[in-house]
Amino acid sequence: AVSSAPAQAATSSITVDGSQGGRTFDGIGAISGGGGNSRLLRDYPAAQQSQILDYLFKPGYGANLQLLKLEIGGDANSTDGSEPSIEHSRGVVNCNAGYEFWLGEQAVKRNPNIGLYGLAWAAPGWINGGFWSTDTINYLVSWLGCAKQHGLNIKYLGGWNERGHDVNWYIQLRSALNSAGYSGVQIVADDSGWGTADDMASNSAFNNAVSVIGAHYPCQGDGGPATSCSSTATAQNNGKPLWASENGSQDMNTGAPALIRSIVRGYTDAKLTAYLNWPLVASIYPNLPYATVGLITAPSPWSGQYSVGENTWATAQVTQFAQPGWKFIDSASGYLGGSESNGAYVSLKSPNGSDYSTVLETTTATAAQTVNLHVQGGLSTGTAHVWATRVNSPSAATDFVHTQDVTPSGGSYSLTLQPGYIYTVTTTTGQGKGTAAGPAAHALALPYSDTFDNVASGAEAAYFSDMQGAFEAQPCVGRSGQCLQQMAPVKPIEWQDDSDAFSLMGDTTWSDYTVQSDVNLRQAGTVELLGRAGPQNRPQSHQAAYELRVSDAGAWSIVRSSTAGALTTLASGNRTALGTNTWHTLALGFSGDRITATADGSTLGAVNDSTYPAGQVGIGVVGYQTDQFDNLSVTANP
Ligand code: 147
Repeated sequence: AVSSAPAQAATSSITVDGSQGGRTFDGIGAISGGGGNSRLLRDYPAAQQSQILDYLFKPGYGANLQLLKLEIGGDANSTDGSEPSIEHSRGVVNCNAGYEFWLGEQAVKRNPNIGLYGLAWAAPGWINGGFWSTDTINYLVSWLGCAKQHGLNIKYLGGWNERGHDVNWYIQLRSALNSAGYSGVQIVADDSGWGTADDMASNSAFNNAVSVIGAHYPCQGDGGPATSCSSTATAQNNGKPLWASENGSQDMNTGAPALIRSIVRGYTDAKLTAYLNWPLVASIYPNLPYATVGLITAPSPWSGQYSVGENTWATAQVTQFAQPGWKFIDSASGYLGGSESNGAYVSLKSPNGSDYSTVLETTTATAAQTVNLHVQGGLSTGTAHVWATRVNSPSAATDFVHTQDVTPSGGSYSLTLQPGYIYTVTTTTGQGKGTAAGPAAHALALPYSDTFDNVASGAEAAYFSDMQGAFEAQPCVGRSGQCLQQMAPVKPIEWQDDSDAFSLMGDTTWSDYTVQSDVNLRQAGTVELLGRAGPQNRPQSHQAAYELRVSDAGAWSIVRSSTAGALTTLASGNRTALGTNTWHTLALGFSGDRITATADGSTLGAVNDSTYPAGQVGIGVVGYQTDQFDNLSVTANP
């Protein structure tokens, strides 16, 4: 038998020297978008909504985020949903579209210094010439105007998420921003890879247009998620800030070791000075992809239940101790005991040259180790406060704990580090750990109904989570009151694959019920009512559900769609034409294996199928007609 050698107790000596320097720290943040991941937060009860926002943004309370990237919605799916565009049709701008401006306002209210960053995944289909067009540039300028109307000062703007770059487009974007009064907005390129830096090196106009070189997932690492990070020599030699402008995609608890490694080793390995986690929150339905990925989960707007993830406390170990504008100290950053298996550390100093914070992570260590710190060069040699989070085996009792205060002797002190932890030693004070907690989750009660009459034009209806296209309230056509209308009249410039425009709503545990809605087909085509909608795989067409489809000509079908994207027609037929611009009532009922479809109260057909026992309801259109829906109801069946 081979036994592994006992782990050696490493010892590290770190001289935190205020006369030494390094790059400027730009902040730690997260991404709302890419996409739909903040949708349900908008509909949370006020008390829990505020608590969640506090955990994300309030200084000295939780994640204390310093950067926030907001999706510039484009009416097409960008991972967990489709975020609405401010301009579904050319020239018709609705600055109240969606929830990202609202989120930005909430963030700024809590932390006026937060750096806001806009990025598009998709764009509306009226744009001519594809994404890299002048239309898109003008559209982004309109979006900045909307942000300004909301009192939001956008500090950073990107191009097209993970779709590379068009050098001339960025150059034109820079001059368009300058002409429109946004010379202060810094362009990030290209939210894909480090190849941006190569093109910047060979094109000075492009180099001048770009302020920040942002690459995605530079910290996936060789040995699993984020054990190391990389950037290129060309990028490092450019001199402009290098960011992990997206990284993460890890579970909110088990992903926390990778998150802190990405931040610390992002600097030691790759000189990255900002980190943006994907996503901010998983405030999405539990049947969608990445339902536990982010800093917090908040899937239940009707109950107010939420759960603060370990990623929040891993983030707090950095953000509550160093602010954008602080400087790294390169000579006090590296691997513990010189080996990445022991862990890594970075030190930062305040602009006034007196405060410092050193973040040490032992996520890859297997034994306790000793660190001898020596403080010099004008930094405070007063009390060092130690905060710790046991990140490899999360528990509330070991999250973000102020463990000790150490008085240096002649500027020197020692710490013992346990494996699987994040430690921050600091001369700063004011840190805090929030104590709010939400209620238990419960199912959304039936019967459920919504006339949409109280939903403002251009707003989303409660609990509806768009998967493709955009469903917003508008005055009903041909009757009084407000209706839900599919607002994207043509196929958007997409980010992931196409599907029908549809929106999901309600509880995944709903089982025996009838979903009913009035529909007005405003153009020729087919409308959909979804029931027992369950798991979704990427892309969004891979949605488990039953669908009732009815065309204006009267063709109907009951279809079963699968997580593999397959459509199986279970029953079909023809009825009298519904026609266009007239209201009809459709219903899809479930009772055990029995599925029944009706139109205007008469049965279209019925079929037995036991594939999906429970799931959400939904509305949709095959394609991108601007059909309307009214009086949605979900009623339990015996
Ligand atoms: C990202 C997207 O930008 C996000 O919108 C979301 O879809 C996320 C889900 O993981 O994926 O794209 C990635 C690109 C590269 C990697 C991971 C995610 N990667 O190299 O590991």
